[in-house]
Amino acid sequence: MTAPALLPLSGRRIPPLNLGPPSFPHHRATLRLSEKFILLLILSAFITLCFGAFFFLPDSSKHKRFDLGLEDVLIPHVDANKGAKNPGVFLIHGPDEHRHREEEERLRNKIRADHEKALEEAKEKLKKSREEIRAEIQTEKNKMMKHAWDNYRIYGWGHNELRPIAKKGHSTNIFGSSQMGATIVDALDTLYIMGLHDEFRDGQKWIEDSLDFSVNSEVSVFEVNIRFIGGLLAAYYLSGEEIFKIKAVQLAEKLLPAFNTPTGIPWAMVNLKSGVGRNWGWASAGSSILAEFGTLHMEFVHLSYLTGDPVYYKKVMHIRKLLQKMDRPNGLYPNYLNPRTGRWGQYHTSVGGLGDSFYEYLLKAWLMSDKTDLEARNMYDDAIEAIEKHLIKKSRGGLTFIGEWKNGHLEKKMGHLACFAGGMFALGADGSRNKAGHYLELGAEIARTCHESYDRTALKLGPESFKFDGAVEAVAVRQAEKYYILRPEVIETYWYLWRFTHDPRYRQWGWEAALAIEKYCRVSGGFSGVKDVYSSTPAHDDVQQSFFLAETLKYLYLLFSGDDLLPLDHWVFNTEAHPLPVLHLANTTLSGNPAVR
Ligand code: DMJ
Repeated sequence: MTAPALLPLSGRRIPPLNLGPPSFPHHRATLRLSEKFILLLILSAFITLCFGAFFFLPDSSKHKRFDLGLEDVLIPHVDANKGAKNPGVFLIHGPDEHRHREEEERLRNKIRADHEKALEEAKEKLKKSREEIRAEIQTEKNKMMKHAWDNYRIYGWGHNELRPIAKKGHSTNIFGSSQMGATIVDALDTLYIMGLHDEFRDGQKWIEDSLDFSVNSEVSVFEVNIRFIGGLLAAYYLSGEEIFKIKAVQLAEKLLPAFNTPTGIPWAMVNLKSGVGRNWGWASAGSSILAEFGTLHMEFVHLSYLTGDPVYYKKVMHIRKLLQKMDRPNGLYPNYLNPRTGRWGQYHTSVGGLGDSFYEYLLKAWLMSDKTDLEARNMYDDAIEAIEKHLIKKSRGGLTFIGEWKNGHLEKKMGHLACFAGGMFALGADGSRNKAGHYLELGAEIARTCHESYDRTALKLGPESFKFDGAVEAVAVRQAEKYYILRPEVIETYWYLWRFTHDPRYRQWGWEAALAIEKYCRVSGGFSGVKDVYSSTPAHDDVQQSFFLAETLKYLYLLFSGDDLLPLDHWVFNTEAHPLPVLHLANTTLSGNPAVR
């Protein structure tokens, strides 16, 4: 007798099953009918019993699985001499309390191990989604740049800046009376870094065809240097396109007459056509300004390096030598210096407006010389030691701020511009006089203070300047100080601190600022500054500053990029965020270097 062939679920036929022993066929044939019937009865009773057991006995499958799982963990600890075949069952149901506790402990360990495993898995997942978030942010940042650029392209092309609400071009006296396409030149390297190559080529074409410096226009030497020469040099170094170098040199030649003063300290402004220079009417007794004549070094050294003409290098080194010879009250550099007499004007010292980038360029002169310009490093170290002693204080609430020295006393007010110093302290920590940790910490404290100045507003955007006076901390008091004009300094500091610490708070703070800019500064025709960061319905100032594209959006982009994008040991950013490469020169001065003939 053979059983019917069975068809398993897989569809594969399996061989017929032989139920009886094949060697005794005769014995089977001799079974009588009654015997067969009794056998059948017994068989059916057995089957019924099995069915009953299957359906009605308590489900022990879970325990079984539990025991099996536990076994995996327990087996290494089982004492073979106790003879427990099934250690899981034995330990749980055994009478021995001590062993029971042990078992519980092991169980807890297993749960803990399971949790840890799950946590690791979750972390892995989180890593992935963090990457996704980062990619999203990259796109968002590009979107901001695209919005700013595209609208400038449509409504302001060739003008210096854009009025994003009136949807037309805009300019200020720093750029003179000509349309010099400041936004194009300032934005070029940001476009390049972000991979917006069509836009970059558009800008390049305009520069080739329309950027003309033979114009009867009086421009700010400092602004034109940091935005135009810095922007053109960075575009040249990044893209290798000769046109940018040519234009940078043409413009630099036009600035040289500004240095024709009795002392060699340049005028603040120069007419590009006539070469006639003068100073701002509001600057103390006809003075030139420290942050202006002291923020030429990086670009001018690069110009000498690229052209082989030492003239640029000599101009900035002359300024340095002159400053070194001067007396400094309390070791501090006053903001005003008369270019005719060579004497300080009003004793006003600030790490914010009027002073800021002078200190920045001392540090960066050392960095871009591949750390060989020790004279610059020493001047920087001396200067920040005096600044720390006289200007940096802690508020009652524990916020570190940088005040300003004015008329013999410390004004407890810090400008948005001074917030760049957090990044500067961090950048200068390495190579300091054995105080690297201290300066990194100081940088972090300044970053925190500046973040507070943002956080204590309705818009989560920082005011132009904020006070520390009694109960007032990191808040603007005067109406005239409550505006935000798309400035970069706070985000700049977040970026440097991020690079040096990788503390996620800096990305978070940067992201908060980006969201606030999107929410309150974005208008249909671009991005605009706001007049009062403490008002939840602020009026717009209707200006899209060129530094918003050059700096604010670039630092935001870098903040959410990897450290391998423009690494800081190869690139030094000028004060307008234009990256210039470290020059691997043989000595601290350019004379004698083959690059300078
Ligand atoms: C920029 O033009 C430069 O950063 C400069 O050094 C001072 N500040 C503006 C933007 O705020």
